[in-house]
Amino acid sequence: MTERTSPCVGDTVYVALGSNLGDRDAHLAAARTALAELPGTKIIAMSDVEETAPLGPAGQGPYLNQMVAMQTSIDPLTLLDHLHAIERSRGRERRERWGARTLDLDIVCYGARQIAESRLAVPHPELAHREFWRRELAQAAARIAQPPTAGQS
Ligand code: A4P
Ligand code: MG
Repeated sequence: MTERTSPCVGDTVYVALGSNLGDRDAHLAAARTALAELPGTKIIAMSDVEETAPLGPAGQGPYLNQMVAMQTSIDPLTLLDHLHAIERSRGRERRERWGARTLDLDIVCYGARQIAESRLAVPHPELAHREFWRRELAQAAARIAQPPTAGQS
């Protein structure tokens, strides 16, 4: 079996944004604003937005996907509740698994934490299977500003 080094390290929280229904750009923009406004939370980097072919039931349109890197003091299950509230604010309806949606917010990494609760699995089990998530995560990670080291001007 090929072992993959986990990209979930340190204390950075990565949230994946996805939309394939309605005004996809507007849903992603609203999600970024809402995430930045969460208490005790700071967005520290983002990937580019990219269009991806839909995974799941046939007949749905392409997705816009983006990865957001954050620092947050919100615990994982409370963060999940916040994400669901943001999804609802964009008219998200839960009908079929992997069906078309205005906005989907997933916790991909919560630092290096491993979580296996009935309603929350972290790192997200699909991370290993979604090349676009790994690409976007690496892009966001590379954009996190490094604090200057002593002696640097
Ligand atoms: N849940 C468990 N772990 C997590 C986590 N790490 N982050 C639970 C978020 N939620 C998590 O999710 C169902 C339940 O998963 C939640 O109530 C939560 O308790 P949902 O959003 O209601 O349903 P879903 O999104 O249809 O299912 P799921 O399993 O979350 O699917 P994914 O992984 O979100 O996939 N194609 C492209 N190209 N791009 C996409 O972004 N996304 C999906 C949805 C399908 N096809 C896609 C994309
Ligand atoms: Mg989901």
